[in-house]
Amino acid sequence: MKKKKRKKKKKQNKLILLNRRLFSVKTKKNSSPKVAVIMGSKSDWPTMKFCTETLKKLQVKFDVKIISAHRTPDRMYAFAKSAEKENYSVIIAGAGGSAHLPGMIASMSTLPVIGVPIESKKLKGLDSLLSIVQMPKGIPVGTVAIGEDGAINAGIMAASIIALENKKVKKNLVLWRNKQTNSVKKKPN
Ligand code: RP5
Repeated sequence: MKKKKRKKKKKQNKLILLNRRLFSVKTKKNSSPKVAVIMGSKSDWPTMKFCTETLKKLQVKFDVKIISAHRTPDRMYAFAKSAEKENYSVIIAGAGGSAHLPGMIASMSTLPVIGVPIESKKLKGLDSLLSIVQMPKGIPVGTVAIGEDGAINAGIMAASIIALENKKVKKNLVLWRNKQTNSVKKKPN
């Protein structure tokens, strides 16, 4: 009986160790959480710059990168695999024509991924939106509106996620929203 118990305990300890190894991700020391703003092409920048401007206003740290799912697949893989170690808390991915970028990133990282559908020339971004929003179950991508509105909202949403554990960002977010509320006039004229 005692032997059985000891065996059980040993098995449990082994499982605990395995879980610790699986779920502990080493991050860079002394660095505060930041957002990765990635996009498929330089041509996405006129839209995605609204996202970085929003992050700046809310004083959220971020890095910007061009990562294309179809032109730089190795870069995409390396980025997704190391994103957590690089201390990113949220990934914002803007994509137009090759709009599987956010889904591909989400398939390789458990970090929250927000997809921004870029307005494509031919279909006005409807193709990007459907590609990003219609992820099959199991790998979610939080999807925002097409274009500038989506880019801004992606920044605000990323800040909200960071604010869960960061008081400074929380305060900035509350102030920013209050300012927005106060700017709405009671009458149109
Ligand atoms: C995607 O294809 C980008 O996200 C961009 O929206 C679209 C077109 O890219 P370019 O041909 O303008 O570089 O990779």
